[in-house]
Amino acid sequence: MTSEHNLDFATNAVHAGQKPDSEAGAIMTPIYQTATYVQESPGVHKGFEYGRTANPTRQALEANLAALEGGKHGFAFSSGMAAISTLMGLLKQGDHVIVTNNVYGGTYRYFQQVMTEFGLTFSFVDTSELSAVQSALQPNTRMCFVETPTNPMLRLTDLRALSNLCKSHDLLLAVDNTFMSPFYQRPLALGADIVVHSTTKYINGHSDVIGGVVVLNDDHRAERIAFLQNSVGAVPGPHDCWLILRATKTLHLRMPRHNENAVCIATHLQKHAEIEKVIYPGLPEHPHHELATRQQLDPYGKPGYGGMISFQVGSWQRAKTVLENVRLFALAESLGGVESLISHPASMTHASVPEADRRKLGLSEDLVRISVGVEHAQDLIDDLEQAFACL
Ligand code: P1T
Repeated sequence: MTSEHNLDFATNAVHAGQKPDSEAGAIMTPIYQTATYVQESPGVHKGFEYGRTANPTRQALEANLAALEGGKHGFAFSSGMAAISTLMGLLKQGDHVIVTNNVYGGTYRYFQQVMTEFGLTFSFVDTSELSAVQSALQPNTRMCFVETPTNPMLRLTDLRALSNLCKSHDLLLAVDNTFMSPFYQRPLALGADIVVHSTTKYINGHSDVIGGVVVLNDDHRAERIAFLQNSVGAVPGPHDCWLILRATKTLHLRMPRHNENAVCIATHLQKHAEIEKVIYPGLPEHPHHELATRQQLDPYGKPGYGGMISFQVGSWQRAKTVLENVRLFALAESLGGVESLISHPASMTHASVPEADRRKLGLSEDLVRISVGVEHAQDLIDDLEQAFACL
């Protein structure tokens, strides 16, 4: 779906892609819960033929998300993985892809255990080092797939610098922007060709939908994604689209609170005796803090570091004690919701990454990841403190 984006982010969040319904004037986009559309005569219809190909509620969401990413075309999917797997349909047998070594475990699994069976090859490298990307280049490299910050080690890639490198080698740059959301990072403006999200996370923000999106500018490539979206068929239902559309209206209100709370908690944890290491790009000690401050900007130019924090507590047993004793934080996979979550990446989200690779990434057994919600920061700190008291 194509979008316009000459308005402010906040205005787009509330309005982009949506107009009062022509039938009844409903201010909210109706849930077009239909599988098909009636035609007056073969091929004579109102622009909709079949629900997999297009749906008005989905189109409203696609235009809304495209506007927030500053992109021309948006395509919604039934999950983040559905978005990523459909995107890989841009490639063909024999192509090589350079991937950030610490991507979400499910992305790693899809590339390593599914796409390799179809004749694609992957090099997993630390894309925060341009020289590592350069060394991984092969004559058949077609795409660079980047997560920044990474899940869960929170390492950053300089998107502007990498996009220059990709352009000079004629590579597509695809960025998984799930952790920052378009509020704090807009990769297309930094030179990326394609943005992908698990909309399950900050974009929906209420932990009640699984979804994904692909946003891009190039008309020709967008035509191919539309073809793939329809051919593969991993599309979201209209009710899920409606829920996500409802959620994006407050994205610009939720994100600053996630950020403020996370800065507050990371600063508290940083000086804590029970904690060995805190990883949060908002801390001056983070190796990519300067890049985060330059690259992760809200629409008004103010830096934001997001709501994800990882920390090491010294051993798996100690991590388990913290995970079992929190009361407000819920022990669960996922992130980006208004409620705070806590997880153990090594055994949960990144269990499909081989242990030796996890060790190389620093993804240790004592690593705990938190997704800081929008509750009161002091209540969250008090909850962590009572769990640390059990150590
Ligand atoms: O779960 P799904 O909507 O299919 O999205 C997959 C995905 C893609 N990209 C990133 C950066 C992700 O973090 C995820 C999903 N991540 C989790 C479920 C998690 O707890 O990290």
